[in-house]
Formats: sequence, structure tokens, C-alpha cells
Amino acid sequence: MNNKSENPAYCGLSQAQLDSHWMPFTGNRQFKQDPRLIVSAEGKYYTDALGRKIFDGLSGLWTCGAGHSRPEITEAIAKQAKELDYSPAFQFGHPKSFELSHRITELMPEGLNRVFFTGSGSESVETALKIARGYWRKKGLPSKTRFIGRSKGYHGVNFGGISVGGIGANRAIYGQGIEAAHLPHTMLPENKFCKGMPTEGAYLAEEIEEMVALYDASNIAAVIVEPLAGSAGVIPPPVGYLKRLRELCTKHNILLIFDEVITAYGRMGSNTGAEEFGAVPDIMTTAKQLTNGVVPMGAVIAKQEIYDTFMEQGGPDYMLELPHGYTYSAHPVACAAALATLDILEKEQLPQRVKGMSPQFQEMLHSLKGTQHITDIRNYGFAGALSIDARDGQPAIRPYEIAMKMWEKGFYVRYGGDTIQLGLPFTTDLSEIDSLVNALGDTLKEVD
Ligand code: PXG
Ligand code: PLP
Repeated sequence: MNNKSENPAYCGLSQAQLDSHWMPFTGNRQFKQDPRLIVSAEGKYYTDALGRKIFDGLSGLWTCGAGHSRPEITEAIAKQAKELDYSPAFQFGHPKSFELSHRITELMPEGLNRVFFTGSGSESVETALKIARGYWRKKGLPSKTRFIGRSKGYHGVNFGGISVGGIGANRAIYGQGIEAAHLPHTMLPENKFCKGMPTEGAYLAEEIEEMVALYDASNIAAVIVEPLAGSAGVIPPPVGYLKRLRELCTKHNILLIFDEVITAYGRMGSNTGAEEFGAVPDIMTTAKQLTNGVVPMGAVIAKQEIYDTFMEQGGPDYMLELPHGYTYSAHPVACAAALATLDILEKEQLPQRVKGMSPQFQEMLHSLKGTQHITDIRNYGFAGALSIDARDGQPAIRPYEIAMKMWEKGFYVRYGGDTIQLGLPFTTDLSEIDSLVNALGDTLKEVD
């Protein structure tokens, strides 16, 4: 045992053990000098290696809205693992995946009723992009291959996702992607400190016309956007923007994909962002909250006409209609976790709870306006973010310092780029929002 492993913060791990894990989206060198280890979780709180209770201000990574260690979910998983731990995903099935797919369609806007299962948000995005290209080929329009994403968009980390994604840092070192172009983002200066959906910016959807003029609709497969951009720092759509995107995609025969990996299953105060913002895509990607984060799973939901096109053009019945799928597609344990999660969301009316409390969250969050370093505040449902002024031209350092100080004070918040992000558990009460916002206010005053 070296000295470090005697420090309780290390949970008995040696430096060699720490070094062996190449951690995702993490400053590995910094983390391994000062690890932040979480050892258990219950409800809205984590316990760290030192036994401190920490409020989960991002619901995991936007995953655990129903709270941690819900017995309904953990028991469903245990039962499922005992009964049927795995069943081959290809050419065979198990009952729970059909139960779950039907259940998901009940939460979807009218017309989205065919569900393809994946293991994550990134896999959901790749699946949606492949379905879009394959669809046009099956329709006899094989040149429709280009995608249109949006600046600041996040669509996971696989090659398709980073190609349509609009976060430069996530693409910079990976070379050639797939053919994509990008709409402008909707974070306009005149919308700063706007509560909920900004009023300005619907006109930015007209940029589709420019893309069509440049590439021609005959070469464009789909537009993919997050209804509310999450990772870039909670950017709600301008009033009318998504409806206009929908109209223009329909006009030009381009598929519209909503990436709802963060927004589906309650966080917006509705079952989906599509429902909340009143625009229906042709394909929707989901993950995260589907299983309350407990088992990895994603789901892609397509309009029936898309599914039917693959079936009709599928050749003889024994042939595959879509050569695509994951070893863990519709994993039985993930299906059990998802069914238990959707039960909780419904029984406890959690989306409705989010909707009911979001005005108070909004007011409390915006009460921080005027505190030093804050250059913008944005929110919708139980998602919120602060933009933070750069220090000496370095946008990322202050959010990092703020998040670390918040951790010391017993609050987990997400820092990324020049933002601090909040994704409250759906069961958060007013006193918890109050403590969180107060701690943020104090912390902003403490950092220089
Ligand atoms: N699409 C969207 C819209 C997402 O938000 C993904 C795809 C990828 O999902 P997976 O499961 O492959 O990570 C996401 C994931 C953050 C944060 O702090 C956001 C995500 C992941 C981790 C952190 O904003 N979004
Ligand atoms: N790589 C190899 C060598 C494989 O055999 C497989 C699956 O069989 C994969 C990658 C894909 O793995 P998954 O289906 O879990 O995405």
C-alpha cells in the first residue's frame, strides 16, 4: 500500500489502479492527482469517499430524474437477471422488448410508433442517421445523403454524431467525418437572460433555404437538432423556430430528426420536447432517462411510414430489412429497468411535477442575475445553465473552479465550456432549489 491509498479519498485504490482507467471526457491527469470518488447514491444525494452527502444537481448526467437506487428499478433488474439474463438480440426476441416498445410509443407524439433499441445516445444517433440514408435509398433517391446539423449541437461521440455535431472541440482531432453542414445556433445576444423560450430567433430556421440553395434538396437526407440544446449549455428553442424547421423540412422532402437524448421522458415537463414545443419530427433519438440511467439503453422512434418503407422494399421475408443492430439492442435487463422507470414517471406524475415547479426554478435561477461573472442565464423545465465570463481569455477555468467549490459545499453541478449546468432531479423540492441557488451565488462571489 502506498501513502495515497491510505488517504480515505482514494477508497484504498493505488495510483496504478487509478492510472489504468482512461476516463471519458475527464481531465485524467488532474483527476488522478485529486480523485473525486462517489461511493453510493440514494434519492437525490450521492455519498462521496469521505462520507459527505452531495446533492445531485445534474441527475447523474441528465439520467436519473426519478432519483437514485429506486427499489422498483433495482428489484426489476435483479428479477430479470435471474429469469433471463441475456437473450440474442438478432433473429430472436423476448417479451419485454415488445412490451417496452409499445409503452414508449404511448409517450410519443402521434405517428411516431416504431422503436429501435440501442445501448446509448450516441448509438441512437448513428442508428437514426443510418435509417435516414437507408430510407431515401429505399425510396429510390440514393443521392440524398448529406446531413444538416447545427452549430453548438451535441449528438454523441461516434463518427456520424460528431460530424453533425457542432462542438468544435469534439471534432478537432478526428479528421474526416461524414458529409454534413450546419445551421447557425440560436443563442442570440438579444436573448440574454431570457426566461424559458426566447422570443427572437425563429427566422434562423430559414437558413434551411440557404442549405437547399447550396446543396440541393436532392442531396440532403435529414436535418438533426436537439429541440433544446443540452450539452452546449441549455439553449431553449426560440418561439416558432422548431415549427418553422418542420415546415421547411416537409416542403423540401428532408427528414427531420429530433435528438431528445436529454429532453425525452420528463425533463421538459412533458413526455418529449416534441410535445412540449409543438413540432413532430420524423425520427426521434432517446436514451438516458429511459432507464433512469441505471442500465445503458437508448431508443430510436420512427414514423410508421419509414418502417413500412423498409418492410416493403425488404425483399423476400427471410431477408433483413435493415442491416443494423447492436449485441445489446433491447437487452432484457435494460428493458426491465426501462419498464420500471416509465412506471415511476407515470405513477408519480414526474413530468407534470417538473412542469408545475419549473416557474419557481426559473425565478430562483434568474435571481442570480447581476452576480459577478454571470453573462447569461437560460432555463426550461428542470434544465438550467449559467454562462460565465472568461478569465484572461480562458473560458473553461472559472466554471471548473465554481464546480469544484460547489462539490466542496455538497452540490454536484456540471461544468462544460463556459457554462455551469443544472439538471434537477424531478423530485427536487423548493428548499433544495433554494440551497443550490444560494450556494451558486456564494460561490460566484468567491471566485475571482
Ligand atoms: N445526443 C444528445 C442530445 C445528448 O445530450 C448524446 C446524444 C450522446 O449520448 P451518450 O449516451 O452516448 O453519451 C447526448 C449525451 C452534459 C452531458 O453534461 C451531456 C451528454 C452526455 C454527457 C454529459 O451536458 N449528452
Ligand atoms: N467488434 C467486434 C469484433 C464484434 O464481434 C462486435 C459484435 O459482435 C462488435 C465490434 C460490435 O459490438 P456491439 O454489437 O456491442 O456494438
